[in-house]
Parts: sequence; C-alpha cells; structure tokens
Amino acid sequence: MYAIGERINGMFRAVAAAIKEQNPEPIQGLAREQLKAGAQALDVNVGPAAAEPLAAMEWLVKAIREVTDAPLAIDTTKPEVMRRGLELSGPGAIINSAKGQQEQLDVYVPMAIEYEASLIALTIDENGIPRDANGRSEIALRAVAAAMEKGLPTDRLMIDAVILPVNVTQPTPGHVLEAIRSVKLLSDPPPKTVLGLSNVSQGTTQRELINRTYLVMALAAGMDAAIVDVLDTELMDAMITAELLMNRAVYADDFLKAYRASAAG
Ligand code: THG
Repeated sequence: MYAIGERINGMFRAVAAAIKEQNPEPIQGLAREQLKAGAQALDVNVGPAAAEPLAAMEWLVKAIREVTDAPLAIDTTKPEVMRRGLELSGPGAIINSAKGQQEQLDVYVPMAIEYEASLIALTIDENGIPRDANGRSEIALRAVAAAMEKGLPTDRLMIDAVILPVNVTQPTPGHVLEAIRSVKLLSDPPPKTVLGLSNVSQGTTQRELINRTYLVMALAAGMDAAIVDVLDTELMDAMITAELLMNRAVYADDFLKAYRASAAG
C-alpha cells in the first residue's frame, strides 16, 4: 500500500503554530519521522486557520524540500494554492484533491498533466456526498472519463470514495468498501483508490482500533493508497501484515522487519 503521511496538516496545533511562527524545524522533523516510519509521500495541508493560505503553502513546501525529495500530496481546495504547491514540489506530486463535478475536473485534470502529477478525485459533486456505493461509482466514472478524454493515464487518477466518521454515519464504511471494489472495473488500467483513513474514527473513543481494523478491510477490498498516521506503529504493522496475507509480499518469519528494511530502500 502506498502510504501518504497525514501529519503535516494545520489541523494539528503544533503544525499550525509552526506555520504561524515560520519555524521550519517541527515541519522538517515531521517530514523525516514520517518517511522513516514508512511514508512514501507526505500530505501537505496548511489547515483551516491559515491567514494567508498561498503564502503558508509556499513556506511549507519550501521547508519540506530542504529535507526531502519525497512526493508531496498538495492538500487544498484552492486552485491557485494547488498550482503554486505543485510548482514548488516538482514532478511526481499528487493533487489532493478535485471534486467530481465537471467544472473541477476541467481545472484539475489539465493541471495534473501540466505538472506531471497524480490526481485524487473525490466522489463528491454539486449534490454532496452520495448516499451509497452506486452514487460514488457514478462520480468516479465521470472522473475516469475526464482523464481519458484529456489524456491523463487512468492509473494516475486516484479515486477517493470519501470515508466519514463511523459514529456519524454508520453505513458509510460499507458503502466505501463496495465503491473501492467497483471502481476497479471502470477502466484498463483501472484507477487507483485512496482514502483519508483517520476520518473514519474522528470523534470516537477507540480511534487506533477503528483505524487499523478499517485499514485492513479496505486493503482486502483492493485499496491501493491511504493518507494515514504512519507514526502509529500498530497501524503500520497491521498494514504490512494485511499486505502479506494479500500475497503482495513474500512470507518470512520476520516479515515486519523485512518489509520495513525494503521500504527504507
Ligand atoms: N481524503 C483526502 N484528503 C484528506 C482527507 C480525505 N486530507 C485530510 C484528511 N482527510 C486526512 N488527514 C487527516 C489528518 C488528521 C486527522 C484526520 C484526517 C485527525 N486529526 C485529529 C482530529 O481531528 O481529531 C487532530 C487532533 C489533534 O489536533 O491532535 O484525526 O478524506 N483525499
């Protein structure tokens, strides 16, 4: 599974403070720690409270680029912030994210091509989040069609079926698993699938248990990537074990160690 570290997000108080004070050390520390823990890419989100989101994104990406060349998932809803983030990240970035309505796809699919980036498309449109798996697949199909039409290889499209807190909407985790299975049938090569995993447990009292259980279920359904707390060792152990049981890694008695060694490259 392609693990995208979630921690460089202004939603976290320490990150918001570092952005505000323009103190790069906490950000660079989180970049290093997450990569060491197995992140293959880093999500970068200035957070809801940033006074100047464009300046904050510029500063964040530059600070991270001083310590790593790892792919960055530029996490913003503002097209001008996205563009600047992609420019500073370089090729191989991830656009996080576009919604599934045509006007957004018309902006972000060409942007993905221009910046040699992958594109996360959420299964949300002008009508909001669909109530079931079929609604999610329909929006995913729109994103796949836009990619094909404009020439973005369909395996650079990552469909995010949008997981919500289980304590708010209990049928959603099941719908999302069904959507993950069905979007694989939309094209050849199929789009990738991704989730912001920690959403599932927001506001609950058993966050780690819920995160790790749902991660394993989503992996079994065919999820390719996830934005996760890679610093949660038990979560990563569950991820590695699920990959082994899916026959995506060769068994060895010390498979956790072997996986981590090979991930460290
Ligand atoms: N899909 C895509 N991108 C996303 C999401 C998604 N990006 C943002 C988010 N969802 C994924 N990242 C997080 C990061 C943190 C948390 C949840 C998802 C989280 N934060 C604590 C909380 O809200 O309780 C913050 C606690 C603290 O302040 O310490 O849970 O779905 N494409």
